[in-house]
Amino acid sequence: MKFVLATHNPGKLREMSAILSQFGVEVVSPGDLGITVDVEETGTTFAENAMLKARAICEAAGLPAIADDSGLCVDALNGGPGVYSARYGGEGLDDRGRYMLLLNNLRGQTTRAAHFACAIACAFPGGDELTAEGRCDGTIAFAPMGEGGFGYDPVFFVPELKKTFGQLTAEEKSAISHRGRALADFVKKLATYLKK
Ligand code: ITT
Repeated sequence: MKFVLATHNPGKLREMSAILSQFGVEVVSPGDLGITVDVEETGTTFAENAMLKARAICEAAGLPAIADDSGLCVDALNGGPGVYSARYGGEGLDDRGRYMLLLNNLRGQTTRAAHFACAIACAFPGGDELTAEGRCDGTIAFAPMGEGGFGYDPVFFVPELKKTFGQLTAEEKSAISHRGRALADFVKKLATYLKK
């Protein structure tokens, strides 16, 4: 069975493809199918937004679709930017602009605890749906470190490894990341679903 990955974010696409193919799940990108569906993320939770994207791409592609909605939740910002992580600071900013804004907004702040959250949703053409979630705890670094990954990775510090996500290899990141954990949980649920 082939799944379309319901994301237009190249960083996510790369990580999701690598993790899912490791579990033997065959995936294609919306680009491979010539699909460009812009889904309005009107949900208030990661799970709601993931399901909105999975349903829309499933309908457009006629294939089961797997979506990821994720974000960085910072304690000192009352859990923000959270579901607004991709839009933090407005449309004009790139990844670096967003994490530099975050560092500025946390200047002088000693409470640095944060976590990444990821919701995975899968929608099948027949109407069946699966969901899974994952989380990774860490802190916000005082300066960016590392060139790996995407998004906020250079400023997300994992105390156990004494490195930011940006300093990890793709494999090291996926072994502990919110996305890696959510997809591992999803693959288990998918296996149970496909047996039925
Ligand atoms: P799609 O909706 O097309 O999947 P998006 O980038 O708009 O792409 P989200 O709405 O889920 O996706 O926003 C998630 C944002 O959270 C993403 O753009 C990054 O800024 C951040 N983010 C999520 N996972 C991350 C990770 O593993 N490393 C760094 N930043 C991450």
